[in-house]
Amino acid sequence: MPQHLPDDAPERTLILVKPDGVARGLTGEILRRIEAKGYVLKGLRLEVAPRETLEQHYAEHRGRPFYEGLVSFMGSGPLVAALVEGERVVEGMRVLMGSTDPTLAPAGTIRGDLGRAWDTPHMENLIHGSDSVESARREIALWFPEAD
Ligand code: DAT
Ligand code: MG
Repeated sequence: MPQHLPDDAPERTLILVKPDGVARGLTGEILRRIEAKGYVLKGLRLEVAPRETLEQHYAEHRGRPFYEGLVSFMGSGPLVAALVEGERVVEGMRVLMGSTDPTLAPAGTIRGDLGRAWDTPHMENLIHGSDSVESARREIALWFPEAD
């Protein structure tokens, strides 16, 4: 939690509608599901992310075989960065997103309902959501420094 926010400040997470989601016209549908759940948009931006931001964002995956493809895919077109707030929103968004591989993500989730693993060269799975409160803090500082 940023220093100036009280301990009981609402939890926040960093969501990215990835370039496949924006390209397929699913930005509205994905944001609709987030808002329908009751989470609140506190920041929203469409941009082609700089490579440096993506490298920092995915630093934990550096050296993995899929890393280069992942970073170049994430920079291949506009994405939507969203700062999202709500009660236990980090965990809640992971459930709403579904598991990483869209083929295995349960129906009812964003990746399960809308994701396609088979017609994309990389694992293009529509959405990123921070995987812990600690990751959220780091990622919000990276994508929304003005809100941190
Ligand atoms: P998540 O996005 O569910 O948090 P992750 O952090 O393990 O998953 O991986 C980040 C992204 O990297 C993921 O959304 C898609 C891609 N990825 C992960 N594992 C992969 C693999 N084995 N092959 C190709 N891409 C992969
Ligand atoms: Mg992750």
